[in-house]
Amino acid sequence: MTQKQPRIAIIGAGISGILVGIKLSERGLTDYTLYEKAETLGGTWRDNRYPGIACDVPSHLYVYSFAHNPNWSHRYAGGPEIQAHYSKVAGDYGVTPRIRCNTEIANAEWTGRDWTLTTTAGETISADILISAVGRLHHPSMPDIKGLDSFAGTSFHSARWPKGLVPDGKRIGIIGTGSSATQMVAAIGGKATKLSLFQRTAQWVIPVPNPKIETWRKWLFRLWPAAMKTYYAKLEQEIIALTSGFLEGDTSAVQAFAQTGLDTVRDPELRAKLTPGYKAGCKRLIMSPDFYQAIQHPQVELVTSGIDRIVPEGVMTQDGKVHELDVLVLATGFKVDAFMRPMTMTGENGIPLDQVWSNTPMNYRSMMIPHMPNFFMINGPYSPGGSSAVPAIIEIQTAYLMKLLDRVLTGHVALTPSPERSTELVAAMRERAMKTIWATGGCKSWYLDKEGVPIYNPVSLPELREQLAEPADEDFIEVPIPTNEPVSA
Ligand code: N01
Repeated sequence: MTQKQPRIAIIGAGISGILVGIKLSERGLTDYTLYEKAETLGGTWRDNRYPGIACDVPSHLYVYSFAHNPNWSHRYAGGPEIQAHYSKVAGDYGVTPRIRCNTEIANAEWTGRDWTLTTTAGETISADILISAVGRLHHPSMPDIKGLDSFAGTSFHSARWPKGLVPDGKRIGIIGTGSSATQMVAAIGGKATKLSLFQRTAQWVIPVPNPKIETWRKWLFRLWPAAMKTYYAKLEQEIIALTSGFLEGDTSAVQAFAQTGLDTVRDPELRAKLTPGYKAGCKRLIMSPDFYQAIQHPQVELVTSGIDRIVPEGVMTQDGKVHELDVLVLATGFKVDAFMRPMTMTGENGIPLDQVWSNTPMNYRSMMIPHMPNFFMINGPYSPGGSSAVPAIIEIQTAYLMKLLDRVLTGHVALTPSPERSTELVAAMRERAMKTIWATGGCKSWYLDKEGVPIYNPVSLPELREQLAEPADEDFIEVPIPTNEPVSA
């Protein structure tokens, strides 16, 4: 009898989903589909199209370690260039035809043998293995500001910049001062007739330069790929060194560098308004070579009076002033605790995800959830963040995922993590995370949950590699799957 391939469903076709597809193919697991709710792949790089969008991880590091790119234009590539890179990689590795776009999974239910997925269109799909690769920064967080719907101009979240909208000649308001807003200010300042940045909290901004990649270096990398690998390793060491202080709660060196940027602000009053009252790195550190220059442009205004309400003409601040606008951008961040929700999930014995996650997004090493058999996550809850580059993290996780799949497929089992062990590991992460700069730096940020605890595994990349080197037998529960037709690799 020919044994049938396991049916594998991956939710999301961003950089995590594409990577999982590539690694499944390499492993000979070819019956997989990526279900993508949007019209194309790319995740965050598809969604974020605002002027100035870029990645603050060096481009040569923001790649899978097996799919280097010798052609990056800048040290920090722009969003469209990254989107083009990952689209090419998905095509080169045969993942693109496996993506079903415009297909949103609304519900996932464990039947005792496999998963039944239901799409928002009402279609049902069966899968032996379910993998969530949905990312964390994709549910826009809309601010609760009075009168938001009354604005007569164009208003949208930063991750929904309308195609074709040019800032030139317009009066633009931006609410928020995170990475998205900062990049927009640097790109739009001086082009918009007037740009008003509504700041609730000042941010530390590191003025790292973003030079073009020299032609000789591109040629070197094209002709000698080994040099690119060496460069990748060097960049990885740099990021490990840069972020080690974050984990230990000491970012004084980074703050001193950020201060040099702040010191370029000539007007002492403006400089004071831009000076954060917490330690650098507490909120997600922002890197921009030209933010401080842009904010000093005569057509740019930093507004620090709180927002009272939105009116048809623009934004009314608490000092009674109405800031008249044509365009209002809500750069107000993302709901980071949603993960794959609003999708609903029911695991073994009818246990709903909301029950398992009632206190915190309970998980096993960010990659599994108790009571959810044969369900895996890449870049899931408590995944390390802020201390490493995402592509490297998800590669480590995907390698571990392949080992977990080996257990499932060779044993024909439903695999879940031990609830007790998961609770223990999450408690340990939370305790250690309280020593990081995200908890001790004196700020509020999206790293923290409602109790003020960072929901991140506070480890460096080498430590993550150790944690995910091999699955520990005693941490799992294996239940044989009732089947007449065993699945196999
Ligand atoms: O969002 P954020 P983001 N009234 O959550 C403010 C990644 N990313 O989209 O600080 C007024 O950081 C809020 O104010 P406060 C990166 O990981 C990476 O900018 O809470 N203001 C804050 O200023 C990043 O961290 C890149 O007081 C309100 C802002 O909105 C993550 O995405 C580029 C408000 C939200 O900042 C998110 O960044 C872009 C209200 N009601 C994004 N509500 C790069 O690689 C919220 N705010 C460079």
